[in-house]
Amino acid sequence: MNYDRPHRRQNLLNGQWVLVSPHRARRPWLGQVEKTPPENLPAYDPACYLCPGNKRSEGAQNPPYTGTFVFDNDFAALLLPEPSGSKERTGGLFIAEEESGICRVICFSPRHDLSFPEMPLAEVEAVVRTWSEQTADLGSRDFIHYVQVFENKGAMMGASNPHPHSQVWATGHIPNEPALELERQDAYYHEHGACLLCDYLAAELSSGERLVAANEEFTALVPFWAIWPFEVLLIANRHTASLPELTPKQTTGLADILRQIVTRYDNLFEVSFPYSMGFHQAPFDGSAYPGQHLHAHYYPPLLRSATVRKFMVGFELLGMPQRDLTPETAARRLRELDPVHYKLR
Ligand code: H2U
Ligand code: ZN
Repeated sequence: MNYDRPHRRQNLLNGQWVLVSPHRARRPWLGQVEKTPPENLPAYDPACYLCPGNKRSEGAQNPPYTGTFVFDNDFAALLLPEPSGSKERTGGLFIAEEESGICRVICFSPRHDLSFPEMPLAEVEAVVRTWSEQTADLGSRDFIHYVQVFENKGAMMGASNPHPHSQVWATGHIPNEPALELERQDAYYHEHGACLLCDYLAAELSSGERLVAANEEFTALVPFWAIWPFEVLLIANRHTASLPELTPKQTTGLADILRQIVTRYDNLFEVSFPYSMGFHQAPFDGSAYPGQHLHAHYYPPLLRSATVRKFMVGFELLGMPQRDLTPETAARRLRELDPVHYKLR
């Protein structure tokens, strides 16, 4: 296989293909130029609806919190099930069914200005523990079958506020992306009697060419099938199904690798690097998922500078995703960056 010529690669987790066109990486750009995010935020912003003590837009007041802070989303996309709610599905050509759930917002710390690389490790660990506790709490409800923890970072990714925060949406049904990945991981497990991501991680570790950062508990790499220019897949080194299963050592390892990833991202263009990230874990529907392996996806939009992003349009929207920069080149660039955050040098 000549990886210098246009080729297709398959995503083992969802079965989808991506077109890779390495010969095209130096195309000129006369298109949209993005704004860079503000560099120096205040530690406290009186106008921020996430800062301690402030009023949120619907009138609730944040407590003077000192660690992580969790609240029910005031504009939740999902509502609790109605006691008399119907479980039925419409049929024929108009298929619909009821969906219920719970949406919460999780602030990382009272500080309006600090993201993971600038927070002490113990405080990042507290965020990981909060994600695990929220997952366990929401996953234990009988009407919840899946818990999606995610973070939108930066205005470019639709984050409504620079105050470091994440969200958790717990749903009655398993959403599309994890459902597809579960099916593929399950099928691999039944065919090979082994876990897909355990095997994939072993293969990546022996190749080394797509590795970005690692510690004893987690490995961050640009997956062979990455769609976004600097996409990262974060994999638990030990087979683990979900966030609540993390041992104290894995919790520390996860906190450490989260800081390493964001540090490398921010150092790439010396800017607060935007992304959407989230964890995929086993569902909470009472079934066993022996092939499901805890991992996180990072989908960052930036391509060649702090102001030029990749657009998923045209052939990508109508046909299939396409990339110019190879995953191997992206991984090498991230790997070769200074491991110390540019703001802390
Ligand atoms: P994002 O920045 O990722 O959009 O998350 C912010 C969430 O906070 C968003 O889902 C909620 C929005 O509904 N929110 C509140 O719950 N209360 C507010 O006062 C403003 C925003
Ligand atoms: Zn704030």
